[in-house]
Amino acid sequence: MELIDLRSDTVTKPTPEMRQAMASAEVGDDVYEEDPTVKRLETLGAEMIGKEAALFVPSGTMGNQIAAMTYLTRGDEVILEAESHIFYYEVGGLALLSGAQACPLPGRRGFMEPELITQAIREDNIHFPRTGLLCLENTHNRAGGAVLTPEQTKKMAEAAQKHGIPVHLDGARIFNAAIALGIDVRELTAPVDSVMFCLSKGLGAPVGSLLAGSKSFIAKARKNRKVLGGGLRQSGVLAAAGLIALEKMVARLAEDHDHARLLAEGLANIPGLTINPDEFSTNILILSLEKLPLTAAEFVQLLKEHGVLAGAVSETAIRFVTHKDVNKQQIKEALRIIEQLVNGLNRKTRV
Ligand code: TLP
Repeated sequence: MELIDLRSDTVTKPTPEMRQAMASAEVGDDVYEEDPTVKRLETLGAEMIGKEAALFVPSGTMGNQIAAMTYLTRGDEVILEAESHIFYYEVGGLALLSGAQACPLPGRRGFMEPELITQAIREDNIHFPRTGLLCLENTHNRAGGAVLTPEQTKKMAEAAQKHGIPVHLDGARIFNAAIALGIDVRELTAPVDSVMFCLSKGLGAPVGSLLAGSKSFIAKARKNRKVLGGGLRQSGVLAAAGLIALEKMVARLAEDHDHARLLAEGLANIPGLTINPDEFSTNILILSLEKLPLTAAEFVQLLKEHGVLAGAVSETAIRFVTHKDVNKQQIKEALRIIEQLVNGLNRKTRV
């Protein structure tokens, strides 16, 4: 049985063109800053994202954590959204690596009210930690791939920056946001001081993310990458795939969004499932199972037994993520399987 893997866009495999480019990549020792392919990727990434410089890092998590380490000193506080990846899914890295504590704020689809940010900023008082950083996330993973507009980004960033506090954007899927809005990605990154974006999700590279910011920020970040063991050697073999991700794979994200829409509309038509397709504009869907007589983990298991992979995100909700390795036919097939399973469950409940 061929599985339809909708767990994440991280499962995408490199394209044949990427594999070829990897095989023939020109390389050098990147700790000595002598890998020409890594340099090309960093230059192109910085230019596309609208920052002075960029640093190739092994993962999005490492990119975010390096950014935090670069801004913070021990005992600082970081303002971020309570459902953000940095707070929720990065293994307590802020505390472990930066010695910082988090100040999580409620958000709506990734947006934190600027007044709440202002209120959370600490005054200069002997008892208080220093507020060292504001983190934003676009698209917002746990909010179902929700998109922040340039205006929203600017409003939140300005609330921090006017108090001299830097702003880091977790832009793991920032190109999905730009494509969904139909704008240049630089409009979304202009308000922030640094941004991390992933090559290894919808863009299809096997490994890697870029952290971008000012030249002096990236110089410090390079040292923090080294301390985490992220100073790679002939990493041009990885960067070669990343270059193709940036050059050839951005525009096709629109197809993933179309597939997510098709999936959401199909799910909305299945009695027993709760989803509003209008809430999702990129490649992530959150489906509520509240009306079904089983937990999200149980439903995920049932789906797996029938060839569809998804992930539980709470007791009652599951996540589907569309990506380049699932085509329209497979989306329709997944819908057929889900409908059959849910109908079976509905029948059982009625008995
Ligand atoms: N997210 C993964 C899991 O960690 C949940 C996924 O499958 O979606 N920022 C955001 C917004 C992310 O969604 C992710 C990955 C990361 C950072 C971390 O990237 P990696 O996996 O490269 O460390």
